[in-house]
Amino acid sequence: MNELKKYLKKIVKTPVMIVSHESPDGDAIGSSIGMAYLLKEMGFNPIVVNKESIPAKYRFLENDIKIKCIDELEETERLDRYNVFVMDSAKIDRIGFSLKEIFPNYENIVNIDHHVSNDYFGDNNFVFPNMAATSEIVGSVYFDMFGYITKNAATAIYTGIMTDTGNLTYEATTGVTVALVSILHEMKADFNSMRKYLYENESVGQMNGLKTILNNMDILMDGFVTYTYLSYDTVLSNGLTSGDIENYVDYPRKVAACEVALLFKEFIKDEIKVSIRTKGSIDANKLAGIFGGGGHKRAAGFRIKKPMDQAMKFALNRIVEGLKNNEWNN
Ligand SMILES: [Mn+2]
Repeated sequence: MNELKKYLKKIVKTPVMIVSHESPDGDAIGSSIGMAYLLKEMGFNPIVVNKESIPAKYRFLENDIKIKCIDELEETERLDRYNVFVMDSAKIDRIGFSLKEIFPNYENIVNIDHHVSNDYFGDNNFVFPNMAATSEIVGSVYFDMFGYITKNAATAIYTGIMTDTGNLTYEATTGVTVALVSILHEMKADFNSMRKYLYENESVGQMNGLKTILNNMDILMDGFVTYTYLSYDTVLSNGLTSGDIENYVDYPRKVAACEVALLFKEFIKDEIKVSIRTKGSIDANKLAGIFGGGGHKRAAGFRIKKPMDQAMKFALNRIVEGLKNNEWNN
């Protein structure tokens, strides 16, 4: 953490850009906005971008800082010689576009992340796998440097931490995480808005999608593996985005016997994204690794380019085989 602080203190005032992974979740958005406030506090004027526009439920975090979608950038904004901060992304391709294509003159990449699977793609790498969220890294450095965190920054950082830790209940949560959350409370983080916008804000389409995944739910190995799927047709007819359904994988996980919960989702025809959640005995990151994916011990993902039925058959067969051979035990 000291290295990151030292680095931030010595960077000169080049234009700064902040980007995070595509299909941004609470931590990607929270850490990006938190980092933008930190850099503003230091006298920079960062721009924050993402491949797509962020899910509506997170817009309450955009106050003085807006996250721009890459295709709404002005030509001049694309041509600056940026120092690029990449947040919460284990690999550079997680941002979902080519940096060189969109920002041809960028000069440097700063990689700030907490995924164990991070491959150190940056010119400067600040990877802390013992941190529960990238937002925790940002909050720790921010408070360490200034002795305070502004209210809006605290709300963004708080949201990132809460969404990445299942409200401080996932194993990655540490005493350090909880101590920072206590500080964020003192800094007046607006947890009331977070609850209202994130947990009590579902659309009718999202509820219809939920009905579908509950209908589609099935088990293997007496429920040790519980899985469900969301087809392209369901996505389309309910106007669902990946941000809309990020908590759907919590439902298969609710089954008592379940150790491995899987959600197969098809946002692009015949390109299946699979979310994995595990409860305790299986390492989700290792499991995802055999399909070329990655993530964390309890939450990971991978992709398969096949039609849904084939993708499910292929993945589930391989997963059952691996579980029987104890391939991915903690
Ligand atoms: Mn994260």
